[in-house]
Amino acid sequence: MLRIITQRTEAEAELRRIRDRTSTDQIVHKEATVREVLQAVQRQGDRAVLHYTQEFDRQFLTPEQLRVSGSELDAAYQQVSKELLDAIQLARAQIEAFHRQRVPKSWVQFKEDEVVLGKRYTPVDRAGIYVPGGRAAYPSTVLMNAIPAKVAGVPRIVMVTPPAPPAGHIGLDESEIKSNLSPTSASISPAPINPAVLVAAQEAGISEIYRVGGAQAIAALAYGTETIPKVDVITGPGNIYVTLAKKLVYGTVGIDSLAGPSEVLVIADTTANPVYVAADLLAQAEHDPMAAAILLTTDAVLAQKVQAEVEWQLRDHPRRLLTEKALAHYGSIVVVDSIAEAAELSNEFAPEHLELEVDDPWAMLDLIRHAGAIFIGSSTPEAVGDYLAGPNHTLPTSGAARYASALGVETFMKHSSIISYSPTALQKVANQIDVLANAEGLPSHADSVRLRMPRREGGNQGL
Ligand code: HSO
Ligand code: ZN
Repeated sequence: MLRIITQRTEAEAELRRIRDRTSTDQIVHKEATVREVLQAVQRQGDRAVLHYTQEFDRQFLTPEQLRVSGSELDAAYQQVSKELLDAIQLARAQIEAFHRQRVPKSWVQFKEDEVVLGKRYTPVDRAGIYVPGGRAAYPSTVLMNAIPAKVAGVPRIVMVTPPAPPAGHIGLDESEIKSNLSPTSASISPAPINPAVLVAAQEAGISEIYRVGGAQAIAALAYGTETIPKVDVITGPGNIYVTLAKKLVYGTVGIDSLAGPSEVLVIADTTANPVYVAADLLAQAEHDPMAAAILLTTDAVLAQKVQAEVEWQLRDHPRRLLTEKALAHYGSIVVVDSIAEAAELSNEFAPEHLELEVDDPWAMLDLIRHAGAIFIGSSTPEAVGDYLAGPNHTLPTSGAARYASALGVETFMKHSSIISYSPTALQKVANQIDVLANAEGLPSHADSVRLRMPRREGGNQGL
């Protein structure tokens, strides 16, 4: 059951605990495993990829089976309904339209003395998109990662996704792994990939897809193997092993962010509908046993109603166990004195998703400083943004919204500074450069300007 907190100091401590829920010491021993996988793939390429796929995913693949074949890609269209295809296409169009608005533009400035300054944006050559398997194999995540890369103009985009449902996947707890390990024998044909994921990928223009997941997939993308190309940027969410691997390969490649479990914070006043609020909290909690769902409300009666309504909506929820686990550990209802206090607590938490279900949400927006995405008003459940409004659903979690933003077109681009000086312009600053270069003890820096200065009559070349 969702706990109701009314005390400010208790609320602050609880929100801090929830925000920082991923920084546990379990990570240390997992990091050792991930380092081992990274090293092995770097040294042995495909051999190590196949070895870990066998060990963690219980899939016995040949190198040729790593790449999803053209016939499997075609067949995926036969396995999704017309309605699902239509919905994927609508989402694709809206996400693409939104991201097209946000393509960073190269610019130049023409200044005095023919000085030209600017920035020139170019896409990376290759991008790798990680798509989780099992209970988190979402076609929407494929679109949210692939479309910005396409819009950025990345010439080669590859996708990796683990074979088969989560049986024995590296992301599960030890106990879950044991219960999932049926004595599988070597399979002749490789385990299929979720057809909706394959359709979403193709709708977004991606057909180079590899059947590999976990840290071994991140390693393959970071270092390259005989089969899987090395990329420049890796994006996409994953379990703790994937996230640790992304953290460790950062520098060899770029990454989008270190995605933690999803979170929603709803701010509601007396005008909010408890049925909607409860549904929105559950929509986050049902993602993951570590998902966080928080309500801050100025209305103590609403708090009680939402608490009861959550129970009611959970009564025959197909993901009840998982959802209850999330709510028990990382769910909370806080009764606050004012909208201003709610804003303060929310800014401290810096939620991935923030819903404003209050009388005047636009006025409240001014008080909000840190949030990945802000959903305004009672007809804007987070689900509209998760799927098809257009903005990206890959957002900063665990307080990272204090300094980071949604994944976007710029994740797949970088810019080069452009500088052009004329002889006159160079001459005007020659002295100052000379002074700075001498102050730094770098005489060739000084010479590189001095030698370009016009010769004085009768003298040596120089200033
Ligand atoms: N709420 C998730 C995104 C998602 N929801 C995908 C449904 N499918 C993290 O932002
Ligand atoms: Zn969601």
